[in-house]
Amino acid sequence: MYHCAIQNLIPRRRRRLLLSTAQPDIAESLHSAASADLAPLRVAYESAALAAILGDSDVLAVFGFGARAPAAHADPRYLRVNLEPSGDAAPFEVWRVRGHVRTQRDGDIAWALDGDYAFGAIEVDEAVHGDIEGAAEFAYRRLVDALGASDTPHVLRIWNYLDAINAGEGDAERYRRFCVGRAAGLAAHGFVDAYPAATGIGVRDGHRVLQIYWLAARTAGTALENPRQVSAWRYPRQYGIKAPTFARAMRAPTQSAQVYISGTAAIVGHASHHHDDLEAQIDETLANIDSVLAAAQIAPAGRLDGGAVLKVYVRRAEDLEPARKLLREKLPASAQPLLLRGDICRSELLIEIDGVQSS
Ligand code: 3EB
Repeated sequence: MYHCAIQNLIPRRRRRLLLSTAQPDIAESLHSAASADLAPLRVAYESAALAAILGDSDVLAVFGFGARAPAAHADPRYLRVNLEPSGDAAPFEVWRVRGHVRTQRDGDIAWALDGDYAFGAIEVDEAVHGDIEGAAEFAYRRLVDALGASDTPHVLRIWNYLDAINAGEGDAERYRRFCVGRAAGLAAHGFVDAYPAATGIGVRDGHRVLQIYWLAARTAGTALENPRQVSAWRYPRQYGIKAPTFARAMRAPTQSAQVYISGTAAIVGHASHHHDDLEAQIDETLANIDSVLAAAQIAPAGRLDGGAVLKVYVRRAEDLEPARKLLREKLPASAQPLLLRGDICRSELLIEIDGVQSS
């Protein structure tokens, strides 16, 4: 296979860090998926008390959202994301695994692992590294080093949250500078055109601390692209000096199909569509998600279904309720999207959706 030949040219240490195979080998990837032995991660929104959830030894990670969630916990499995949920109280997002979870802190990285999967998180103070670009490069070097030294070197999915994502003009916009730093951190380790699924969203908490967390696995997933969209890492120069380095989705190396969908918005080709039209952006976003799921070939229909766990990031607070109503009409009845107020990395985009579709 073409990509195997390439991989064989890469020094062993770097080869371990390669994320995934390329999409054109979908037939082969489906074949290899059949021999994958990981149990699917179980992702759900749960409303129990944090202490009760953390009391379960199958819990790999727990996320709280917004100012009402606990800020921190001694347990490395807990992370608060500073995005305010719509309505009163948000549930916790909980990741559960098959095995018994162990935790550790490795300097600035919090870990939880069960042998099949690892959750990791790092928070980097921008001031210590000069700016958002320096913080991103440092964070990604740390992330890749830590994964490479672990038994779970294959990162499936990464979330990136940063303050004031749209501040700054042109190439000086903070999101674009984040992309430069991220690309530098990844390139230092030989990542080329093979990236994990990802989300990059802006918080508005005034804390210049870059927050990154990830899901990694013992075996590699398969990165997927969306035929309706230019691959993000091939975006033209107009969107910044360094293109965003993420795949549109990641098929997990699990026996029953599971697809991690990257943050998805109303981008067709490489252009944003439907400026100032929330409903049209939602429709375009859902069309993109259907398209990437069709590419994943996990279901004949290739559509979101009730097994999907979704997060919906909405730029304007006043769009939260309209977005909830529209999504209730447009999503399968059993889908329970968590709506969060968050900034999307292009200022004209009003909504972005990410999630996990399990078969
Ligand atoms: C896009 O499609 C929208 O920089 O990691 C989506 C998902 C987006 C991830 C990232 C950015 C990222 O380009 C933005």
